[in-house]
Amino acid sequence: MDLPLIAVLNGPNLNMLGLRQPEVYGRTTLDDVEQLCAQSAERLDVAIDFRQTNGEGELVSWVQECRDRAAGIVINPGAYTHTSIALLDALLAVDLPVVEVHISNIHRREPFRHISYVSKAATGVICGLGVQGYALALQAMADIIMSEGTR
Ligand code: CA2
Repeated sequence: MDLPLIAVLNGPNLNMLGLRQPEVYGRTTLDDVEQLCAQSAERLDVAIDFRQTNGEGELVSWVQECRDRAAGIVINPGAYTHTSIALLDALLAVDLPVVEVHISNIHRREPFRHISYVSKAATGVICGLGVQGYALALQAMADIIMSEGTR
């Protein structure tokens, strides 16, 4: 049987991870984060589709595509977290479990980062735990998918 698929979606500028602002986001690159997620997925017996885009429309389209192919979505929407009603609407429409991840603690930062539109569609939110937050999100999502299967 196919393993359940978890989409790990990353928004704008996350391709810069590890290359700029290490004091905020650390020195780990997005390629390292993908590897960390792949290792977690193997342990958890799930498959992942790890992607990054700088485009809001592309992110919305990827969320829509998840409807027919994924069991859950782990998403770091980058700055679209704080601005995108289109992304929120897509996440609500897709009707899948969603775990929102932020590398930094958005509540310790500028006031405009304290608001997340995406959280309204999220089962849970992990922030401020660095890139380890992705592994924790995958663990949480695997638990959610498992518990759905036994309901
Ligand atoms: O803490 C997070 O994961 C964020 O989602 C990251 C976003 C930011 O807009 C959110 O408020 C919080 C920014 C991602 C940009 O990442 C960069 C990494 C290195 C250099 C420049 C940007």
